[in-house]
Amino acid sequence: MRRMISVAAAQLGPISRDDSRASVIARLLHHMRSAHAKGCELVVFPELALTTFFPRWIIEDEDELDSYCESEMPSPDTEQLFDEAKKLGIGFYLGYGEIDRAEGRKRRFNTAILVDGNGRIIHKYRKIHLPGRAEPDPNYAIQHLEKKYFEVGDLGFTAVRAFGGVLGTCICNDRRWAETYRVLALRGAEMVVLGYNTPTRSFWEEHENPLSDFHNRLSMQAGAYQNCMWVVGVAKAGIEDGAGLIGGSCIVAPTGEIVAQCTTREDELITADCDLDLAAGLKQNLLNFEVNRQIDAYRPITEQAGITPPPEE
Ligand code: CDV
Repeated sequence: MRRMISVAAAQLGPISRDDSRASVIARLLHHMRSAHAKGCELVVFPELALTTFFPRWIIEDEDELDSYCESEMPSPDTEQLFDEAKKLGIGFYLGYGEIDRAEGRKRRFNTAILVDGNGRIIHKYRKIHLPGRAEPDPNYAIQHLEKKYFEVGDLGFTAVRAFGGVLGTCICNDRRWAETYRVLALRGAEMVVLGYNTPTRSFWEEHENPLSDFHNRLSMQAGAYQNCMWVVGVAKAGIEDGAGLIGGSCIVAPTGEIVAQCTTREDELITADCDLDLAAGLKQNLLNFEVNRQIDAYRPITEQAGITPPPEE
């Protein structure tokens, strides 16, 4: 019997700094109901889906910073999402800023959860590849301060049995790193779901990056093909408080082909029926990990972070 997941990628248009949580939740609920009406069992929302992409601002006030984050999940604001998931029997991926107070200290993480169709959190991931700077750079009008506001995720890359298959999660910049997909594939992930906020300007340049959409697709298509998995990538898009974010949310098959893609930079829903066994032939032959991976040759991947070229003559 074919194992299928009907999935929706729920792209969000811009969320401005003074948009209320209630107005954002209403947009997410609308997406959830539309996804359910289209027969989907899982809806994927973006990274930091409840607020504007606040790491672009220099925020010195701790209370203001915390106001972009959730201390509990469900939180009073997000409870409705869990109730609606249960009512409709639809699961969701949600990215949000998390405040963790374990071990008597406060830490912030860029987090994503997977919730099942009973409204239960079944998986949690904290972003590992944090981009940007740990301190503001006065040379730039728009900052990227994820390294200042968040700690590196401490939960690793893990997968969970859900929706009749094995799912893995990651967040935004993680999708550019081959290691993300490979570790999740080694843990059995057949589908990786992720949200992103990708500025149209690179954080180290003051001009638009003409390749940003191409690199978005390239990363996810390569990750999908090389690991025989589905990849669902979902953007927060458009002009947020004067700063541009790319769109291009898409659903990528294990062949590397894009089967559905958003065409706007606004709230937009795309769906696909994903056959989890689509890549079975590839997985058992050309890309059979068990038979072909040569782990002794891969040591530098876990033994060093930086590049060590051969010594100069
Ligand atoms: N939110 C992100 O992680 N954004 C990065 C940008 C800064 C390059 C991304 O990889 O899209």
